[in-house]
Amino acid sequence: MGNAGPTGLKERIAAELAAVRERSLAYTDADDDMLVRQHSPLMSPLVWDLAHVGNYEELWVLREVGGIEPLRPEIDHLYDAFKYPRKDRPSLPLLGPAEARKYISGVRGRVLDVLDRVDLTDPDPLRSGGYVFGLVLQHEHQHDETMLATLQLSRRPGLVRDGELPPGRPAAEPEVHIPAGVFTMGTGGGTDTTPWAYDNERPAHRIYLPGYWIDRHPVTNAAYLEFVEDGGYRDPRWWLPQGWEWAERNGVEAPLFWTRDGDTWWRVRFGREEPVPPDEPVQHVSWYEADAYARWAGKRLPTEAEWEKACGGRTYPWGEADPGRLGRWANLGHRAARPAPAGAFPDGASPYGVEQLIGDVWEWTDSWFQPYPGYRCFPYEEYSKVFFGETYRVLRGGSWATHPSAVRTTFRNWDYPIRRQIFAGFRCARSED
Ligand code: AVJ
Ligand code: FE
Repeated sequence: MGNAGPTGLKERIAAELAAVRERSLAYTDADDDMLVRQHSPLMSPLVWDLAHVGNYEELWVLREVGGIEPLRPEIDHLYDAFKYPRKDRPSLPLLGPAEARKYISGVRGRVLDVLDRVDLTDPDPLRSGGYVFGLVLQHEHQHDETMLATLQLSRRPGLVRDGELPPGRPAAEPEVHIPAGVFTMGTGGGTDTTPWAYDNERPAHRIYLPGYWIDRHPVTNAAYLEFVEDGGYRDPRWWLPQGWEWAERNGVEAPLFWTRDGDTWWRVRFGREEPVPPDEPVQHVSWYEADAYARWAGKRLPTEAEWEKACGGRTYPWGEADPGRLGRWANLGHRAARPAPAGAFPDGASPYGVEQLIGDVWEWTDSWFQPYPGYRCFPYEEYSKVFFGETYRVLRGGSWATHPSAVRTTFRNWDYPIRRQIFAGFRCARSED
């Protein structure tokens, strides 16, 4: 992103803004009932996400950078993610679908004016390199992925487009050895290679890791099914006590959206039932399920340092080339509405030969979401800082639903260990003997 000159950069930002808005509008191209209804207590109504991304753009680009007066100050509180829990949002006096579309397009017109006149070489950290535009772009793409999770929970068919993916390949060597040594974790500092990275990815710091093994591919449905069929959900040996209790209380015995019919396992994907495809990475499992599977397999989840080291120290595992340009490297940006089969992206391998680190499924790691040594909050506490602690587990690598501009090898996502509606799976690791 940072390599183009100021004019090229502005054009690129304008194009990316147009693309993300087209995406948000496509996911909300549905009848009003679909948009205002609560499909799950875990999620906002779709019309909330739609107005929220516009409100966020207004706060950061128009007010903070553009110095423009609030357009509709009376609605700010409705779209503050910290004011009302998701389950209460349907009963708020939200903007209706037509009003929400009008509001966000009014904001966007002024955002383009600010982009036109802003100096992207200004040292102010929100202006420099277009950081504030990277902030709102990534934010909107994150909410687009959240909207896809809501659409999946709605079980309504016909709203989400699918697509083609390359075929899988079996792995001759299912695990990759990563030798002991020091690597650089995170970004920023001396040479800032990832200008739009979030505060939680900074600063870059050196970490020593002993040698370890990591799975070449994410764990597939076929592999996960062995755990299910082996009675993995009924054997407390594999589970942490809190995970066991969670699974018992909720009657969890397979990934979310799976059902068994005789000998066949089916899943619902965007409102349609289909047999569970054996070669695809498993998705819709909680951290507790991933952790239990790993113990059953005689392994463990990788720490996020182990996950990131396996990427080989580049912006993407395959190098610096922007994944948006060609589909060769990864399954990102909703080319299809599912993960690609294991082995589908040999060209996307890291220098160590680890595949599908970016795209397909978010990968649960063993790590809590904690600040790096030397962390500095920027530009606001509610993105990362308020979530640090031993409450959320870190996910890495993005999913099929993640846009290329909203993921890189240093990117950190996080969620509660019981969550299963996100497009998350995992791979395993183990220490050297
Ligand atoms: C980074 C995905 C955990 O969606 O909850 C969205 C990002 N922050 N709006 C989320 C976020 C503010 C966040 N995650
Ligand atoms: Fe948000």
